[in-house]
Amino acid sequence: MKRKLCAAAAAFLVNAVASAAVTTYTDQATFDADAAAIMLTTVDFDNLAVGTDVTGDDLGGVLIVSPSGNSLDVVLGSSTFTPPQMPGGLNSMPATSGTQILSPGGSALVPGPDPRQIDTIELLFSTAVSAVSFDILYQSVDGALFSRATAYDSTGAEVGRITPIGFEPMSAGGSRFAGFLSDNPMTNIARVVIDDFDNNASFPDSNIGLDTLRFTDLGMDNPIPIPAAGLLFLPVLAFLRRRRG
Ligand SMILES: [Ca+2]
Ligand SMILES: [Ca+2]
Repeated sequence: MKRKLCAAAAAFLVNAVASAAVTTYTDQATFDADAAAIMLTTVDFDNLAVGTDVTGDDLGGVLIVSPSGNSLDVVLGSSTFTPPQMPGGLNSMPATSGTQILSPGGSALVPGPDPRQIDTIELLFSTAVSAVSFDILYQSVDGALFSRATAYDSTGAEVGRITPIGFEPMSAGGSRFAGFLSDNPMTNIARVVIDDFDNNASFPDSNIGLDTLRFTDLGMDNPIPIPAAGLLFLPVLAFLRRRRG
């Protein structure tokens, strides 16, 4: 009897792990509805001094780093500009909250292969989070965004990926929403990489930025929810403890 119960308990655990999943979102309204029960904190870059390089700064439980060593500058969205030698010289990166954004390399949205254009960034959470969302800013939301956002759990395993889609060539600057929601602590998100693959000078489209980063508030009591399967498992555990005693 005890052996059968142990097997059943093991099966519960395996199923709980197997059902752990991260859902990806490209629509903020849907993400907000699904994450409504989670207390989120927001890093909107609007309370930092213009010109701050946030490299190495703890922004409420997240570090933002540039693998290429690019500066991570807080700037006014309205100050971003495409140098005149590029086509579409009016392109800029508008903020999605307040007036300030994170623009790797600063306000000048220079063409590749300038190091200020190598805009890949990583978000490193001090504690893996159940929810994270942000807006990826584009110098031009054209049809070839050459970027993606990938989420990883605490073991380094990939748990979700979003490849944003844009419009036609020479589109104006804008943003794309990306959200990740984990339904199980096993798949909570420890790291997000926002890759920038566009390093040429063909269109005014090669710079990306970040704004309105939100994630599970690590400063609040952040109880780890017990999955439904775990709740079912509790009586089995109690029974085994009694038998063992
Ligand atoms: Ca902002
Ligand atoms: Ca840049």
